[in-house]
Formats: sequence, C-alpha cells, structure tokens
Amino acid sequence: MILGRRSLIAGSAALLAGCDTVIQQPAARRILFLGEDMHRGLQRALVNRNALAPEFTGAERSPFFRPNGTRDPGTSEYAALQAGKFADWRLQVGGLVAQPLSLSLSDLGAFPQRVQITRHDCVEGWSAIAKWQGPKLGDVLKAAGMRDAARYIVFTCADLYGGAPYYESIDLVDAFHPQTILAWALNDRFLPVMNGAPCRLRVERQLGYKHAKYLMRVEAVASLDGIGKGKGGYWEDNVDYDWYAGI
Ligand SMILES: Nc1nc2c(c(=O)[nH]1)N[C@H]1C(S)=C(S)[C@@H](COP(=O)(O)O)O[C@H]1N2
Ligand SMILES: [Mo]
Repeated sequence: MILGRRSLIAGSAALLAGCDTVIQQPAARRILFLGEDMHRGLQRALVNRNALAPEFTGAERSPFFRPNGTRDPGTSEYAALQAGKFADWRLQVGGLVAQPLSLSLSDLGAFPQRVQITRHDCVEGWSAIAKWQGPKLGDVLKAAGMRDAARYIVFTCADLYGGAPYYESIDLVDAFHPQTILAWALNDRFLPVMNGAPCRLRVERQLGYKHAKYLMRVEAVASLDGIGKGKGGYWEDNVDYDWYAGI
C-alpha cells in the first residue's frame, strides 16, 4: 500500500516535471495556448456583438430616408391591406414557439417601445440616419414562448422577387439584441410604403439588406436548410451576399 502510494506520488512529480519541460518548448506552448486564444477570441466576438450601434440626435437625421429595393410590393393582397390602412394586416409569429401569435399594428404598439436614431448602411454604398420605433423583437419572441431548439429567426415579406417573397434571417444574438426592433414608425410617422409599411425589421448591427421590409411572418427555426436555397436570405441565395453582414 505505502509503496504503491509513494510510487504514485513519484509518478505525478515526474509528470509535472515533464509538463514543465514541454511547456518551455515554443511549439508546444503555441499548441497549449491555442485553445485559450480561441476561447478569448470567441468571447470577444460575442461581447462585441452585444455592443450597441451608435445612436444620433434628432438634428443629425437625414432630410430624406431614401428607399431601396422594393418601393411597393404591388400585389393585390398588399394593395388591399394598404387600402384598409393596414387594419387587417397581421404579423404571424410562429415556428418553434409554444404560442403562435397573430399581431396587429396596435398589438405591436402595446409592447414596451424602443425608439432609436440610427444609421442605415446599404451594401451599395449609401447611408442615412433616421428615427425608428417599435417593440424589441426579443420581447415578441418571449411573448410567443420561443422553444430551446430555435437557432435562427426567419422573416418573410409581402414583396416578391422572381415570384417568391423576399426573406431574410438572423441568429439569436441579433434577434435578442436590444436595438433589434419590429419598426412600425419612421421619424414619428407610420412607415411609408417605400420604407416597408406597415412594419419592417431594424437590426442595427447589420447591413441594409438584412432589414426586411413589408414583414408578414416571423418564424423561429432550428436550421436554415429548408429556407430558400439554404443560405438564409434572398440575396445570400441568389447573389452570394454574406449571411452575416455585421457592421
Ligand atoms: N422586403 C424587402 N426588404 C428589404 C429590401 C427589399 O427589396 N424587400 N431591400 C433591402 C435593402 S438592400 C435595403 S438597403 C433596405 C432599404 O430600406 P429602405 O427602402 O427603407 O431604404 O431594405 C432592405 N429590406
Ligand atoms: Mo441595401
């Protein structure tokens, strides 16, 4: 017994000594610390992704928030909703949720509101600053009881590209970012049709094409595989834009 324990202690000492020797060799050091670096890098990336996008004053707003992409969905369904001032519009919230929701504009207005003056950056090289208002997407997802299996949020729009609705998706870091809102007001007015009436996504840490306009459906999914061609958005699937368009 005693002998056994002694040899065990001697063995650990040798191991420790060995470890010491190994760690002094530069290559081994690199390998040993690689994991730690990766961990730190990941942590940094996550912390940065929760940082807020800059916000501006009312005076810094652009005189005009130009439209881009679809300026009017032009379908008979959308025209009918527009004719009724969007009283019959409902945002469907579904997928991996315990309680699917069907939200009117006044339902969106009944959530706690976030107001933010932010800069929109389009990949085509223009920017504009405007004031947006709406509930946080995260609050809406919480109200729907998002399930643990959800990994992405997919947005389906009223406008068509090549006969199919425009679509986009974001991950849960962006979905629960405090500046990610379902905006129904632009510069203190209901959204103009050209800017996505009656409701559009604002996902302030991402480029313009992620900010889906004319929202019809918000869906929590486990994977993007079944969405479009699998890359998570219309432009990602068709023009090879990056799915992660962080700024
Ligand atoms: N449904 C839908 N959302 C969309 C687009 C679109 O064509 N359809 N264009 C995207 C692009 S490329 C940009 S830059 C912004 C433009 O928003 P704006 O028209 O309010 O300027 O909307 C994004 N969201
Ligand atoms: Mo854009």
